[in-house]
Amino acid sequence: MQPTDTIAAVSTPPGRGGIGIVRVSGPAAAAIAQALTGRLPPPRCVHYCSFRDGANSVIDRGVALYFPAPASFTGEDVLELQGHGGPVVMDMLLAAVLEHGARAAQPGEFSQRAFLNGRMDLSQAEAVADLIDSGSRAAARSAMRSLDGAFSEQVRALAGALTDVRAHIEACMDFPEEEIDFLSDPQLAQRLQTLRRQLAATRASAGRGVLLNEGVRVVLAGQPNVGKSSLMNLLAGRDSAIVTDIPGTTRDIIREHIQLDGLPLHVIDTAGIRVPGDVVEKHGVERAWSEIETADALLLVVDDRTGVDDADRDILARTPAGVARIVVNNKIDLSGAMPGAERMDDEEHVRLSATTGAGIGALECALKACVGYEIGDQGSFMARRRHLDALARAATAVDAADQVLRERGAGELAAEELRLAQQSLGEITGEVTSDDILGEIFSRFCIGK
Ligand SMILES: Nc1nc2c(ncn2[C@@H]2O[C@H](COP(=O)(O)OP(=O)(O)OP(=O)(O)O)[C@@H](O)[C@H]2O)c(=O)[nH]1
Ligand SMILES: [Mg+2]
Repeated sequence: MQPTDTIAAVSTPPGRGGIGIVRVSGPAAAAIAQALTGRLPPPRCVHYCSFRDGANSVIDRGVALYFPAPASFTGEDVLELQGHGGPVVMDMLLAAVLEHGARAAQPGEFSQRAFLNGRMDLSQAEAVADLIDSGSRAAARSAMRSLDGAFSEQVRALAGALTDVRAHIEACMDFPEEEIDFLSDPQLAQRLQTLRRQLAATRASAGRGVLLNEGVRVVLAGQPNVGKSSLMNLLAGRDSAIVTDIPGTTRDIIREHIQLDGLPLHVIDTAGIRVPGDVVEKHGVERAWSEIETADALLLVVDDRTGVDDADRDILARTPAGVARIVVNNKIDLSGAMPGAERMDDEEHVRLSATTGAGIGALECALKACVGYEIGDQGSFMARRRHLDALARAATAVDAADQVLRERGAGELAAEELRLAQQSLGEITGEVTSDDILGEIFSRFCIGK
């Protein structure tokens, strides 16, 4: 399992820059330093030197840093060569390193080694990639918290609590004659309840982390001419979609990427839904439906003068249950209604005018609320869908354990469910993750990371 070869890559982004860094990790790092710089730099000290190729000609002059194992990013001997950030110089420097026995690193291979050597757990390694990819300050802050271990700590605490309850149940089973009494102990039921509550809280935080990570898909849909494209332009702050008073103006999907208090939104404008007049519109309406089906949130736009009619109710009825929804009563400058949000007939309504902008703040608040986003959420951490799935499976198993214990006093079954829950949590931190999944996760990282 532990790698024994030496890997190298340019760790700075491609292109020109003041500084470029070649990173080397593995047992040959020291020999490579010796060969290229003439001596092994003292551990963790800045060493200014020339970098020479195999023919002893100087490629560049810069700084060499040597981090002997295990106190390095990967846990192996690591060498960093910091030279000038030009693509050709970096290429020549990397080629010289490869000549001395290193091989080109795969994407994410440095992080993967850090994980395999126990320098960080899997969710922390993922947070490194998420920090690099973060699209907003809020996302970067959350990724940093995950990197610091905020998420891993919660998951480990949950796993620890699970172990305790399981041990308790298994101990009861060693005394069969008293088993039933032990298992109906109210303290045990209480501990299971606490566990379920803690799991639910972690799932909620992780859900917010996923929103920050991936962004929220918000689809604008409704009948023609109600002002979907006007609202899209207002949200995006620019004239992205064509607006006319001809019903059926928008025929294709139009996408904008915006931020709402740090929450990334993918706003999607669609063709007005009606019986299509021609084949182009038919395709447009089909596309509108497929966007609605994969949305996180639907903004059903209606003209406030007519309100929600049967055609709108049809759209709501066809929208999958998991999609959050807000009815936008647009054109209040014409209907004379006051801007604001209100719950009516089981739906959240926001009254606004895409023309004057009145009520847009209420829509933004309603949007954040319906996806469960809290601004300045200090306790938030970055998470991925993979983590949410694992937490959901753990929650299902804990619920099942609780049920078999309460209804049938079946300690053995309950202990098995708790073991499954523990295993699901272990997938998050990487304690029980298959090589395939690891490969899949790290291959999405950038080269040199
Ligand atoms: N007075 C007023 N007019 C609006 C408002 N919102 C949109 N309109 C007008 O309504 C007409 C249709 O607006 P669009 O944004 O193109 O409507 P749409 O829903 O995208 O229409 P389709 O693309 O045809 O489905 C345009 O003339 C807009 O100027 C509003 O809040 N107030
Ligand atoms: Mg339109």
